[in-house]
Amino acid sequence: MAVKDKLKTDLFPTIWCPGCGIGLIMTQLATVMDELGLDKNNTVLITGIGCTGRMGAYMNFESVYTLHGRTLPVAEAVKIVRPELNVIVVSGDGDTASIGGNHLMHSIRRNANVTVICNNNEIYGLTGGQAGPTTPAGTKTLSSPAGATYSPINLQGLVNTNPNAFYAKTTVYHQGPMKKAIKEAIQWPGFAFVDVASQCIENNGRRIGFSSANEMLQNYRTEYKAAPAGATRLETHQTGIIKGERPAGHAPNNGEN
Ligand SMILES: Cc1ncc(C[n+]2csc(CCOP(=O)(O)OP(=O)(O)O)c2C)c(N)n1
Ligand code: SF4
Ligand SMILES: [Mg+2]
Repeated sequence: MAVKDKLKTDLFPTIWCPGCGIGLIMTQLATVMDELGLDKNNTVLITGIGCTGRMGAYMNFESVYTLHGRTLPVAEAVKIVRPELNVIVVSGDGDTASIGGNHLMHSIRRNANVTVICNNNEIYGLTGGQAGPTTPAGTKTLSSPAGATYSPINLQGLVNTNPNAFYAKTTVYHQGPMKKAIKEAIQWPGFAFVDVASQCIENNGRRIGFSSANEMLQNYRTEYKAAPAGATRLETHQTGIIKGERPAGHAPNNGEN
């Protein structure tokens, strides 16, 4: 199988704006799926609502396009009924941490054996660029023209309340580390969360002074640095993987096949 077979290329071009970061996540996910031998028979995708949620339509897998914020209960339900499947959630930051925040907290607590890939563009992209729980304080958005008031939610801290969970921070600029993070997350036997900084040029970037998606990518290149080897916690603008204690008694992968 080739990577291309993981994608419904007949539906391309996608609905996403030119330069959007979501496609970069999708192609890297497709590459990992190919390398791990994931296919329609052993893997299911769960997506939420928002620009990110459209990914399920473009990948050659069975997928559930859930209600806004409800990816995790659906993912856990699939996993309970079909534990042998790899269950991969792809959702936006708003979907994951705002309306879906309560489910996130409890899936972490239960160490649900699912992988979450969060397209973190720090904004509600689809609906025009309102501030959400991941928007840095001071950011000008459609709903906060004078700058967002609150500090962003600490996703790493939340995930790490479970000592057996996996948390990775990466960006769409850092393709190699992003691929590694996605791959290891799918292989992690328990809750795994990949937090991917990704540009929304149209409904975030332009409003905060970027003139192109490429400028946003270059900004990731200079702003983010890899965490030192052995780090047990990632600082702001550090990329890396923080693994909890490997849970005993779980199958070696997210899927048990
Ligand atoms: C129950 C419900 N509330 C609100 C909405 C409106 N809505 C659609 S997408 C979205 C936010 C999307 O932001 P995010 O999850 O970050 O995805 P992105 O578009 O940035 O990829 C909102 C509030 C909805 N569809 N359903
Ligand atoms: S609005 Fe933003 S997140 Fe949505 S497709 Fe366009 S660039 Fe991507
Ligand atoms: Mg978003």
